[in-house]
Amino acid sequence: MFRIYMHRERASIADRESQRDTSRMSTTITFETPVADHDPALYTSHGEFSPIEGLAAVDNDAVAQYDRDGFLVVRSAFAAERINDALAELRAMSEAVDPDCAQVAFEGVMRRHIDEALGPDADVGDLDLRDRDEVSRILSMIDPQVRARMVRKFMGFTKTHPPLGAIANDKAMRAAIERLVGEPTKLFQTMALVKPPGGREKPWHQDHAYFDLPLDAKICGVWIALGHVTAQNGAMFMLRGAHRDGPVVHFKRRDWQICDTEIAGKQPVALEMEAGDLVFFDAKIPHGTPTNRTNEQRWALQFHYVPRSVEQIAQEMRLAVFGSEGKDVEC
Ligand SMILES: O=C(O)CCC(=O)C(=O)O
Repeated sequence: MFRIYMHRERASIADRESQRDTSRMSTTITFETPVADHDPALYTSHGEFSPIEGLAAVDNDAVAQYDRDGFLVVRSAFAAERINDALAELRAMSEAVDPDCAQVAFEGVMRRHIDEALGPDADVGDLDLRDRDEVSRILSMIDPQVRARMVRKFMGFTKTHPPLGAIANDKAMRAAIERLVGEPTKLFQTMALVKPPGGREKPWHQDHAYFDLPLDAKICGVWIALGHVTAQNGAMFMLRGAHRDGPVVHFKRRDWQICDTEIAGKQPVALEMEAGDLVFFDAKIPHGTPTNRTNEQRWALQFHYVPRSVEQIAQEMRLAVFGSEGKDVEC
């Protein structure tokens, strides 16, 4: 089943995984609005970072590094076989008319293809969003490989796609997260980020700004590279240590984001990685990813874990801190 959204934002819900990740689900489709390109200077890398080797190396020193820098890169966290299985699953989802997950978001360029499929007298705005068969018919008219290269992200898939669920629930990774957070955690949100060729920037932001969760909750994000990741194809850029400066007000510009002027002149670091490497990051670390300037997709999985004891807060409390333009947003 499909539900279609023409815009990027929709209601944010606490404990997103448990509410959306049911077996056989209705997929929400989002055709994003095309956005302006970014200033390349926002993504100039300064300096190095100090990765550790393997999840077993998450010891007290690594925890101290995570607390100090706001992120920790782990090389070779997952074996090639697990990564290849995940990638095969995601490739199949990208080509499917129904990817069987909670949400799929297409890049803005997809709107042009929908317009073409609808013919000369109609455009994407005329599509009857409630008509599942019609939507499937239109999506089927676009070559699956072309369609696949316009997918930006999937959300909510751990129950319906076991190779992806197995990574989100990997014992060694969960144990490392528990060490970093200092208490038992639960899976809160899942995403697969398929930055396609020309795929848009995810502007600078703090993930906590998107979550209706207490400000002092220690939320841990994990971003897992499923291929070679470089500054050119859309690596994660982070502002080392800036999580300790606390929340930053966000504004609706190219996305719900930190203002470019806040980032200009700062010294971010690009986290270039290989398949199977990952970065653990604090949900208050400012980060962003540039446009993919290559011809290949940049595949990544991103999961968020929250302390089991954490309860949802009212959206108004989040907006009072991160800015009132952030209603019903999702990162
Ligand atoms: O992988 C990306 O391009 C962006 C990931 C990210 O920062 C997010 O979705 O919050």
